[in-house]
Amino acid sequence: MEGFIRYTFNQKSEDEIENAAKTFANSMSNRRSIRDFSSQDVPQETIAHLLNVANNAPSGANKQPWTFCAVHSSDIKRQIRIAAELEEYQNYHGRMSEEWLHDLGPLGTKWQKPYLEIAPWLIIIFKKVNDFGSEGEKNKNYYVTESVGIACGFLITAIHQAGLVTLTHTPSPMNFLQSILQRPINEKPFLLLPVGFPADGVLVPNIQKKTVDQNTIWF
Ligand code: IYR
Repeated sequence: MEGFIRYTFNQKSEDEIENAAKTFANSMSNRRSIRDFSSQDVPQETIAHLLNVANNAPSGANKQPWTFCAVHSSDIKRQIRIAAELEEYQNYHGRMSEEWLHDLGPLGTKWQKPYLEIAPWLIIIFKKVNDFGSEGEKNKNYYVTESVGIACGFLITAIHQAGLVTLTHTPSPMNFLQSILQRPINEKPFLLLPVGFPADGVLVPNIQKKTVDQNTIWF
């Protein structure tokens, strides 16, 4: 498995490229973070396809420094909800600054996290700060945070493209995920994504994004 192989590049016309870029941008502009889920189920095979997208993300030295835990078990989801709410209660009752609470105001977030039990799937992404070789020796990983962040971006995009919804949830602190999911010490929880369908008539915050022009400088 060494050396180089030919890459199959499917050349599109300029028009096709322009169309594909525009259509995809339009489709992604419809993505929203959803905090109110329906209990409608999603087949495991679908989740496996989504994880396959994330798993193909680029990573430092191709180390793929991640583990995905895909949780469907009601019992484990309940454990996660209880542990997350214990932390979030404290966050909203003293641990977060006034400025932080004020900034979250428009999002309507609360310490209660029912979606952790209602959504059919919780995907928890762990970053592997290092790997272990066959003799138990430490093997280095590179650009771990960047790599795992990119994989999560792929995953969020895939979820939206599949016609499902998610939320980038980072309970804080989230070491409880390491113990509930029995991950080894080299794996640190990075992000939790509930995946499923929105509740009927779901509402989302009436917030605007800055335009791409406001965030872009052309040279
Ligand atoms: N982790 C908390 C608070 C929170 C923080 C940020 I920054 C958000 O964008 C949203 C929520 C929670 O999940 O409620």
